[in-house]
Amino acid sequence: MYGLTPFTLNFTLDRQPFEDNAKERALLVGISSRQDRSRPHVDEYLNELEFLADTAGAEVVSRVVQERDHKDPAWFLGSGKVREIEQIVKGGLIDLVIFDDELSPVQARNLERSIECKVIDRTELILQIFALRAQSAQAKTQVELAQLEYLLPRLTRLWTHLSKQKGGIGTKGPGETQIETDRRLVRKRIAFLKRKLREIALQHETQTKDRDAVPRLALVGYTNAGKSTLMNQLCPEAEAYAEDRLFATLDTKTRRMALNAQEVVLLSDTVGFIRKLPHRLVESFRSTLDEVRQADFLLHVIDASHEGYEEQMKVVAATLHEIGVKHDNIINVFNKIDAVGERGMLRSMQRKYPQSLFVSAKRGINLGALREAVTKHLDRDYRRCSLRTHMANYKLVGYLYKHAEILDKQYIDEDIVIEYKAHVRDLSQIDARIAALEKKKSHVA
Ligand SMILES: Nc1nc2c(ncn2[C@@H]2O[C@H](COP(=O)(O)OP(=O)(O)OP(=O)(O)O)[C@@H](O)[C@H]2O)c(=O)[nH]1
Ligand SMILES: [Mg+2]
Repeated sequence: MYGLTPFTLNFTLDRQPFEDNAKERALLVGISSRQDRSRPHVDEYLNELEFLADTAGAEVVSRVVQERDHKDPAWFLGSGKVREIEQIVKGGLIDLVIFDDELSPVQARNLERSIECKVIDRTELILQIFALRAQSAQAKTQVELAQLEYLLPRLTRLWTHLSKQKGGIGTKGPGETQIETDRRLVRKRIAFLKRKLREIALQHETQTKDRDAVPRLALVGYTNAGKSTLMNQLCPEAEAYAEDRLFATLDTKTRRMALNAQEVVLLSDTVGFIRKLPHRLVESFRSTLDEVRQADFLLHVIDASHEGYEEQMKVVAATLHEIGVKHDNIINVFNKIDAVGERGMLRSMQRKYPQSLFVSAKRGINLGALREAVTKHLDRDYRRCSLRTHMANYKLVGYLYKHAEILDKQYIDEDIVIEYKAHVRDLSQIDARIAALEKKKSHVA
């Protein structure tokens, strides 16, 4: 598990991914509070948790909700509720209890011992799904890093009681306990994974450095909003993996998208966000999300058919803030309008978000309007220009190919006429270079 070959961890986290087993039967646990979490909210959260459990291959058979304003530091729940769960587990063939909130290592240990059943929290469930989904070396490394960082404090607490009995076993040095050996190994592995991630990021940087001067856009949004479906529709050669599962996409995928007969942009599909996305995952996925940080602007894909779409929009905004994306260059794309039940609902959404687009990626509705909006948006920052020069002026032609997006070229007598597009930020530098290399140039607005 988790790629930890030097030793085997024999405690709660040492499990096979769910998909290796027959479906595990799960019980979900949430808490509602009078202050900030009403019962309908908790039900919605548990619906999402059920979707997560289902994505991980478990079958949810029951739910328990406790109304409680303060979490018990040792048990998370009140003792009566813990006993109730114990009874359900004993009577109901439950293999797994999943808490919607993050449990402290002590709470997880106490609950697991008392309930006598596997106990996990939302964070661990999300980490497991990411582990199952990870394909590329980068995603695998990022997920393993996040898992080990999650595991480290649990390793400490869970093994504290064992270290006394286990003293003397293993390859430890004089006076060293098993827990210290294991902690050291985990830390070593964490350091190794961080190094590996830095190397991958560096390689990625060199690969993208010479990428042409085409505008870059990134699709961001809540998981399952339809980002990959939209990418597949907009870029016919994309073949991004889309599925009615959470976190179908983990790796950023970039493809060319034609805006019209002349212009293209680079479009990136990225990992979806979710409420309470583990901070460690956000941290370790930072470099995967580089495309988001470097994009000219973002298309925020929203599942308009989801009843909690506004809360999802807030989660996306907060996560973007967390990864350090500050630019407010974002177009809201309300997707799945084909699945919005009432017509009135859609109209009120359109009134509430007038600057937004309303599309259906699956049915191909309004995608022309989306392309137009992107073109218009880009026109604020990019200028179309034209240059006529002698065709033997290879240096100048080569320079333009490298620093601008070439839209068209024509030959007139001995000359070449190039139409290009460049970011306003780069125009003065390009002009100065052209002036140095050539005399004839004419700008078309
Ligand atoms: N009804 C309807 N379903 C859609 C539409 N667009 C996408 N879907 C469905 O929504 C589900 C999720 O789509 P994806 O494209 O995988 O979503 P995603 O945002 O890439 O999800 P992650 O990669 O998990 O973050 C799939 O079952 C799609 O078929 C749409 O316009 N209408
Ligand atoms: Mg996707």
